[in-house]
This record gives sequence, structure tokens and C-alpha cells, in this order.
Amino acid sequence: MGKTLTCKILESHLLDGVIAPGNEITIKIDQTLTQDSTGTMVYLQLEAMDVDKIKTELSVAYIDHNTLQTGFENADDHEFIKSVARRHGVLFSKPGNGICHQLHLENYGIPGKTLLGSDSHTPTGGGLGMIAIGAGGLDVAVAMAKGTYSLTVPKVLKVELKGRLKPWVSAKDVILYVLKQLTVKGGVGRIIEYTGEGVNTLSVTDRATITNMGAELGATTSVFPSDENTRIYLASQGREKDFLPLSADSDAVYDEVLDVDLSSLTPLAAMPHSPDNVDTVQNIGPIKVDQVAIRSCTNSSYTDLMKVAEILRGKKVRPDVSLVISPGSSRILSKLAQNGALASMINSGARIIENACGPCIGMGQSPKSGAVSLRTFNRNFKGRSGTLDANVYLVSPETAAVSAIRGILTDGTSSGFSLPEIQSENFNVNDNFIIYPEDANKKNTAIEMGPNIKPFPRNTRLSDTLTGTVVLQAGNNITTDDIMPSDSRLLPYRSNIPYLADYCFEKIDPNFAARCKEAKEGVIVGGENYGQGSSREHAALAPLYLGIKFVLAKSFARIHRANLINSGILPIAFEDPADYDEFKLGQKLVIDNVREQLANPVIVIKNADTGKEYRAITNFSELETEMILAGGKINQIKQ
Ligand code: MIC
Ligand code: SF4
Repeated sequence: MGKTLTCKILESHLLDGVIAPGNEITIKIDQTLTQDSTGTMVYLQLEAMDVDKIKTELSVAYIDHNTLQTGFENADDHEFIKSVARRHGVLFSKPGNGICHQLHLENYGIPGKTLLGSDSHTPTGGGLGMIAIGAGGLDVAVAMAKGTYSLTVPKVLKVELKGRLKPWVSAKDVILYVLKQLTVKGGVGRIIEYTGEGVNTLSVTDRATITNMGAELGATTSVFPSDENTRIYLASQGREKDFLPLSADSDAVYDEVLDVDLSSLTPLAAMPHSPDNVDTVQNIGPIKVDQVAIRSCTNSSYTDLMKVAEILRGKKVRPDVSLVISPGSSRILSKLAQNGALASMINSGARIIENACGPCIGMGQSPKSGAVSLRTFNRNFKGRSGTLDANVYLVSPETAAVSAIRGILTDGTSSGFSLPEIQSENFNVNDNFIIYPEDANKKNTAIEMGPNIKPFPRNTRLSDTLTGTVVLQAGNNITTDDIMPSDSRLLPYRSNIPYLADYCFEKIDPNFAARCKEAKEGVIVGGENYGQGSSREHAALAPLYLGIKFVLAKSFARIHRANLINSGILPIAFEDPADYDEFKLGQKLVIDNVREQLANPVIVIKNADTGKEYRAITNFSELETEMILAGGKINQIKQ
């Protein structure tokens, strides 16, 4: 029986366990990446582990999320990360270099390698044939310290691509189509592997757009084969030596299959407020647009921006539209500046902003009240733009550019505009934005700790009885942006959990933090896919700081579930989802003999107010149980 590409890469990195869906395995991690907004926690945790030497082949610390430096907090965080990077032999990418995922693709991604990143869009590397997984900061710190990562083996879902995309239809439309089919929880417990004749019609950056947004499916990761297009891309970045052809065996057997005929797709958009709320641009109709933003780790490659420049060339952005553009990396920006594409954007009336995450995480360019904003990003969760009542639509760069000129949502196919084919180009490669670690005196490197950097909260050994008051009853698909918002007010405080905790669940229930403080020990009741979205472990650390003991939900998103366990907070799933309706705010829940009960896959929770008992599923692996008993991952490691 032939092997999937996923299986081949996992097998070549297997350190412990047997590769079969549902089993826990440990794999070798070759590379890690961090970014600034999760990075300070990663490096505080790495420091707490007292590591002599990191074990990865390559680790990179990127600064891309908060580069505004509205106060000393950010700049201090950057200095802290720089100093720890120097101490531990981690490469440091200075602000201004670009967005971590785009940069990693250009500079360091290698087919067949494993990458663990403290950002949910790390699977972008799957466009190069890597197994690239997003994880909480602590998992990345441990991967640096030990060179390993443990995971439950996902099923492999094959997406078979046939045919070729029509003009004006692009990779973004492919992943929006897949999101429509599978939904934001359809990828949970799965790795999505792309195969079929349609694969070689897509460039590496097209593939990276698709694997990037596999995060929105909740998938562990997504992966493409490494082929001639991969070689061409690596060569364009001066790295042909890193090329390695890789693919699944022709008789590989997959757990599930989805067929996608590329030639049948039309331009799509994800409507407010979820990436899977997808329809065709034609069906949505010519709604008036106030803002258009072209950038983010999903759609800021050279070819994406060249298409945009060609569409804008000689035209004028509608007076009542604000068009904001930024390329994904300094290398792309420099190329666009050299070939005149940047001038065509500026001359059309576009605002050019720094290559960084910026508006994608609500750092600036918040739309006006009630605005319609078209964005080439990957997430349109309510309020993420910084404007609670804005309506954000996710679209391709082509749709975004043509709509900016028209002032209404426009399907390029019927716009009458021409769209030339963009050829891939070689880049002038330099590493002037990278600081290489010194290799002497690492241990003595001073760590720069600004006053905003506070110690992270630590849990204690799990007690015999867990008690908590229901402090929130949340709905389905709660995002980590809901749990720990991260707009321009709060992003500067990513190193300060006590400060952030006061804003936990702010958008859903402004009294949440106060209620937790009063209750002292709390429980969150949640719906399906609780904790989807970002990898930020702040969405577990702030609740930990506020005394949350367990989360009882219908189901959990992968990274957030792991972050809760790492913090010693129990993620428990209703055995009967209908029980959800029986819980009320303020009720007291008790789990007796919880340490003993953890030996069973199902535990009993008592509602002390009604006396009724409920069965709930733990499904913790052996390692997860150890972490929970110890009161979190750091305690378990220190044991
Ligand atoms: C995001 O897109 O939500 C982020 C901001 O990149 C997060 C990381 C973070 O919260 O710092 C992610 O995707 O993991
Ligand atoms: Fe940055 Fe947005 Fe990508 Fe997150 S999704 S890494 S905020 S560009």
C-alpha cells in the first residue's frame, strides 16, 4: 500500500509512537519560528526552562505583528526577543523585513522538513512541501529546547485538484471554496494533502495561500508536493540547493477525499463574520465598498502584488474608497520599487504601509463605523479589524483591486479590465534585515527586560476536587480573538498577562473579568469549536490568571485545546451536547476525585446548584494527562 506525503514526512521524523490516526506520536522538529506578539511568552518560557543549547537546526524570531511602537512597550519587547535570540542562537528578523510566513517561505523553508511556529498560519510552509504546524508558544519553546513535538496523528484528507483556474480566479478562491465545503471546523483532526493534475498549475506562492488558510479549516496543517514549480521558486530566491522532489505514492490511501475542479471555480468572497461564510462575488452582488486592504500572510506575494499593480496601472481608486497595500516582505517591496509596480499603485491613489501584519490584527486602518471592508486576509471575525460594526469580506487580490477602482464589489471576469499573466522572477537576495546570533559567550548575554514584561502565570498541581462557578456561557465557534482581543490598544501588552486579563472576553461580556475575580474559581461553558483561530496562548494564560479551572464545551479547536492543557486548565467536552442548555451563569460545578477520574475517558461533573450529574469526555492522551495532573506543561517538564 502506497504512502501519503504526510506519512512519508512524519515517518522520516518519527521519534516515538506508531503513525495511525488517533495515536500520540513524537516527531523531530527541524525548524521553529516565532513572531513578536507570541514571542515574548515563548522566550520567557524558554528562559524558565533553563536551556543550555537549543536543539533545532534553525530557529527564527520574526518581528512583524506590532511594529508601530506607539509606546516603549513594543520596542522593549523587540529588544527582549533580540537579546534572548542572541543568547540562544536564534536568528532575529528585524521589523520592516516583512511577515513571518512570507519570509520563512522565501528564506528558510525546505521541502520535507518539519516546522513548528507560534502562529496559527505556520502551515504556509506546506506550500513548499513541509509539515509546518502552528502551536502555542510553550510548545514552540519546548520544541526549541528538546527538538521534539508530540501530537495526535490526524486523519489525512486528500484534496484532488483537477483542471486549471480561469483568469481572475486565483488560489484564494480555491481555499475559500474548500472552506465553504468543509467549514471552519471541517479540518479539525486532519491534515489536508493536495494532489492531482491541478497541482502543477499552481505556483509555490499560490499553494502557500491555500495552505496558509488551511488554518481557518482548523486543520493541523496542509501540504503540497514538492515539484518543478518548487524548484523554480527556490531558485528565484537563490536557494535551488534546498530543492528536494517529494510526493505521495500513486497508490497512496487517504482517510477522506474532496475533489475540486479548478476550472469550475469563480471569484468568491467570505462574508461577515466567518471565513467559511462563502458565496460567489456574483451572488453577493455589487455592494458599496468603503475600504480595500491588500496584504497579510495569505496574499502578499510578488505575483499577487504584481497582478494588483497591473489592474491599478493608469487607473484611479474611487474617491470614497481607502485602498491600503503592503507587500509581504522587504524583498518583494524592493522588487516592486525597482520595476515601477509600486509607482503604479501609488499613482492610482493607494496608501502603502509597512510590510507587517498591521490591519490584519487590528493594528491600524480600522474601517469607519458600519463600513464594508474588502480584505485579502484570512480572518474576518467580528471586531478583529478594530471596528465592531464593520463588515469585513475576504477576497482575492484581483477582486480587491478591481473593486477598489469600481467602488463596489466586482467580479473581475465580467469587469472588462485586462489582466496580464505575471511571470515569476528572480530576486536580489540579501539578508540585511537579519541579525545572526553571536556564537561566543551566549550564556552571558544580558537579557533586556522592559518594565512592561511581567512573569507569566503558572498553575499549581491539580487538586483532588475541582470547583468553579460558571462565569460565561459562550456560543459556537468562539475565537481566540473573542477570548483575548488583540487590537491596537491591547497588542502592546502581550508580555503583560495581568494587564490583558482585564480585557478577556471584553467584546462578548465586558463584566467577565470582574465576575471571575469575584468568583475566584471559574468555569467557562462553550459551544462547538471553542477557541478557533489564533495560536495565542494568552487566550489560556489570561483565563488561568483569572482563576478558570476548566472549560466545558461541545468541542474544541486544536491549538487552543493544547494551550489550555499546557496551562493546566482542563478542556472537557459534553458527552451529550444537549446538556449545554442546562447550565446557567452563577451555577457551581464540582468534579470530585478529579485526579482519579482522569484515568477514564469520561468523567462526572456535578452541578451543585441542581444536584444533577453530567458525563463529559476528556480524551486526554497519556502525556496530556501527565501535564494536567502536574498543573501544566512547565511543571510537568520540571518534574
Ligand atoms: C492571527 O492572525 O490571529 C495572529 C495574530 O497572527 C495569531 C497570533 C497571535 O495572536 O499573536 C495567530 O494566527 O496565531
Ligand atoms: Fe499576521 Fe494576519 Fe498573518 Fe496573523 S494572519 S500572521 S496577523 S498577517
